Amino acid sequence: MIMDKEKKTMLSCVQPSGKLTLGNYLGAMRNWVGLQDDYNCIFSVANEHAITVRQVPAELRRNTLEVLAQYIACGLDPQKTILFIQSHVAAHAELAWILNCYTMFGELSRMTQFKDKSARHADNVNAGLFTYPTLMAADILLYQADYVPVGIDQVQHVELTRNIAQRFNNLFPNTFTMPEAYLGKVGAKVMSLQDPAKKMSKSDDNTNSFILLLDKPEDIMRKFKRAVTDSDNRIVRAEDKPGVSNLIGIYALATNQTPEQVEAEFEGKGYGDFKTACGEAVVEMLRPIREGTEDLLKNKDYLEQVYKEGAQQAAYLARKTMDKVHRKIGFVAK
Ligand code: ATP
Ligand code: LTN
Repeated sequence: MIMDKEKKTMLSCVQPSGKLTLGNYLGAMRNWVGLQDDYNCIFSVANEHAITVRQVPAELRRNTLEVLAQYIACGLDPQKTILFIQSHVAAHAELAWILNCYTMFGELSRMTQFKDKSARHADNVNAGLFTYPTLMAADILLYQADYVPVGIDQVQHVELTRNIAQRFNNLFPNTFTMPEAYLGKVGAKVMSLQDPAKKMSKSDDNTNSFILLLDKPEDIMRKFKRAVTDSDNRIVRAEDKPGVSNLIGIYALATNQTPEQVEAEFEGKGYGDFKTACGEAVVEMLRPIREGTEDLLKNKDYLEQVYKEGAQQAAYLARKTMDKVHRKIGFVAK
């Protein structure tokens, strides 16, 4: 892919910290596919971020390739878009170090994700977990990204990235492009099927709470049948019906309808019919992604070609920013 000067740049990443969920797809990847023609797009698999919590090495390796394969199976096209693995471009860790020196302890302490994850992994509150947002800032600023398409939970990190960029640019003018979070119009928050007050999360202990992109059809059907609803049996969105509202949102996205159309379709019908219809629609939406991913994972040579070419292109762009940063801060040129 050649960067088109007329187009703005989009960058985002997913951590290979587990198996991707329907939430990741509807909140992130599905929205990215439609951006590829209008923006210079760069999408990476953030394996350096993933090790801020303990990973089993063989699983991390497998999950990293699986995320890359899922990017492609979801419709990200390596001919149009740069796809790569974060650790293959050393500049991410290099810039993160420099940005650490321009980021305040107090700023990092305020990050909600740090507070959540340090509570959940109280036995391993490591320095990487704390400085995670400066690595994310490096991911974004290295490519002079204009937009960062993410779910609502990541907006705070993008705001911090802006503060770091601003501070840096005040000291060293015209170093970084000021990035902005880009929220998809739909699917920004898919909720857990078991506790609709929580977001659907791949790290949830209850496997019935999430749908994985690679789940078998019978598992998807079972999880929808068990999804938490309420006792009044009406298929309408309401604040006191978070479970049903979440299912209506998912079904609407899976069948390309508005939530109003879904409510009309199921007027007078019961939860049993609705849950079956949700399961079937999601099975059909995910079928090509699951089958495509399985095929790609059998073709490791192709995946290797994609991530090697992606890393080469990314490294070229990253190097330009690193040279500029080194010059600005007073590092002697090599
Ligand atoms: P975890 O589930 O372990 O907390 P995560 O899925 O939130 O991790 P990532 O895999 O890095 O973390 O997220 C990738 C992208 O998917 C991010 O842009 C995030 O905002 C989005 N995302 C994750 N979960 C959801 C969800 N339930 N609804 C909408 N978007 C989501
Ligand atoms: N922090 C994000 C993943 C991530 C990211 C990024 C997103 C790492 N680097 C750069 C956007 C841009 C997460 O946990 N979902």
